[in-house]
Amino acid sequence: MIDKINKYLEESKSFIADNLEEIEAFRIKYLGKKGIINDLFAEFKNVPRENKKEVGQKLNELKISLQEKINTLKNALEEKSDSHSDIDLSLPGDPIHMGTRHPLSIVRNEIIDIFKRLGFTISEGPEIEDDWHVFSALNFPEEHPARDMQDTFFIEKNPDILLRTHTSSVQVRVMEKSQPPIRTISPGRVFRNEAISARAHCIFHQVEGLYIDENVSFADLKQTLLYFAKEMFGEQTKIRLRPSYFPFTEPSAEMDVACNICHGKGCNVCKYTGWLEILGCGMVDPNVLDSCKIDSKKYTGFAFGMGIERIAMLKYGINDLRLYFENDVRFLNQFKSAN
Ligand code: 2U9
Repeated sequence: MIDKINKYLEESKSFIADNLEEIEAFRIKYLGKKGIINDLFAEFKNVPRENKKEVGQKLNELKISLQEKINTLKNALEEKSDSHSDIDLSLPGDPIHMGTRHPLSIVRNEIIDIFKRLGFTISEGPEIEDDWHVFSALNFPEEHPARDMQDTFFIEKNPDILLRTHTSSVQVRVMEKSQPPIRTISPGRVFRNEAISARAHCIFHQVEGLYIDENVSFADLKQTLLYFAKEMFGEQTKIRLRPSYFPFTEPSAEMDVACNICHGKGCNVCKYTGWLEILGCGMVDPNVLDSCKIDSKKYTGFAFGMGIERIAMLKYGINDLRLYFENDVRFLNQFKSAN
């Protein structure tokens, strides 16, 4: 029997395995219920008493050696799978795709930077507003069409609660809280009840500006907006002001920049006028100052407002408003910014 055990010892020690299945088959063959070890223990009963000690020791030696062998084989297999020996570490890594800022964010940040350089602060306020801050304080008459359901989103049939249609409401809040000098811009999202098309959207973004102090004149307004136009569209940019009307400014004007595609000669972008409209502006109506508890005899002010979508369209030659909201990466990836 000793010879038999020695033969199994030799045999098992030289066993090699490539995978777990082979190791398991080896275990069953030797240590399974009907395996060699159990057969040998059954045979052990018939070993003469004087040999029992020697054979018993040998049998235990075989059993322990088999268990060690199985553990060693399993560990070797695990180490092999952990070592990733099939990975080539010299290959270049997968590139990390950097996102880009949205064109509206790029242009908004540029507008903010320009006015910051002129000493304007940034004001923010609620998107859900009340009638006073959006319309009444801004001198909109009771029957003004902007107050109509067709133009403004009202919240739950309550005619007093609505989505702001311009960020001038933020500046009404600034004026109510503080006295001049006030020099602030309010960038933000606004809402108008419009059918969505290439030229109109129910959500868009504005920057409105307000400057109130003693002796603020139309000349200050013009010079501020000329600086803005040159910073935004280039040093050579020309501007013109056309008379207009807004309930909250008097006098009011619309500002054009000379078309930067045809340089004033006329093309289909400027509809052969040579000019592109970029913003509205004017001197703050004294009624608005009085509504906000600012002395209209002592102070004057100018205000302006622009749509960020429109400025970005002119700057980048974008011809459809819907592109801003579709999140198509082929569109978005074309815009790179420094900040
Ligand atoms: C206060 C008083 C007056 C802000 C102004 C405009 C003219 C204007 C439009 C441009 C395109 C809005 O996005 S748009 O549709 N805005 O034409 N906005 S003056 O006047 C103010 C602001 C605040 C307290």
